[in-house]
Amino acid sequence: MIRRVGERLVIATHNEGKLREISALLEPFGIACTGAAELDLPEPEETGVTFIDNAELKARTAADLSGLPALADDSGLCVEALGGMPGVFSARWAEAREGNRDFALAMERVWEQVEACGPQVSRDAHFVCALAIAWPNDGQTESFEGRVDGQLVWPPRGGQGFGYDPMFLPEGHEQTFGEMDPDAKHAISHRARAFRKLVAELE
Ligand code: ITT
Repeated sequence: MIRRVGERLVIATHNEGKLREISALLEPFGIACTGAAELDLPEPEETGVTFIDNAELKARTAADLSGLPALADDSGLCVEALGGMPGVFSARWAEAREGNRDFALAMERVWEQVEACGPQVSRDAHFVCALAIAWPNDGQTESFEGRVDGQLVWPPRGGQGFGYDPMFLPEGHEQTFGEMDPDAKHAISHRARAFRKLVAELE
């Protein structure tokens, strides 16, 4: 068992899709969430080599600057044919001109590279989510990881979710994350799985 979170938690993300999903997952616990953008917190440079490293780095920065417990998420799509890429670089693969992100472009980049490996290559992929909670002052941090396996599809399907969701078909399902209702995604997603581990450990 780890410590109490209290009534207010900073969600150390500038990604609106993540903020929406994390707020929905936290809703039953009566914890008020404040997004990093609302507190004007900076986006730290993600220098870690693992999802956990980056989640801890973002949570620690937000906790120290806000003086409140902070929850951060580092996540991404790992494609078997590409040796696990884009992985921790999932956001970077979406970078278009002027620093804007374009996930239609990112999905095309992924698909082009998979196709370049040949027609027989595996379409297997998984999403990973690392969640880290950091408390201010004493440096305590706790991390949890969740994963969901599936396959890539082309063309992308559905307008729900965010990021790479329209090209990801979770194992045992007929709808991509982009086609699923948010509640259906929350029942099986990498984020929900990491979140369940976190909740099991919280007071
Ligand atoms: P923060 O660091 O501010 O949280 P970010 O978007 O930069 O936001 P990451 O560095 O963790 O976050 O990048 C992970 C990318 O992987 C993210 O931009 C998404 O597009 C993608 N991704 C993560 N979870 C996803 C999900 O559930 N569905 C689709 N794409 C996802």
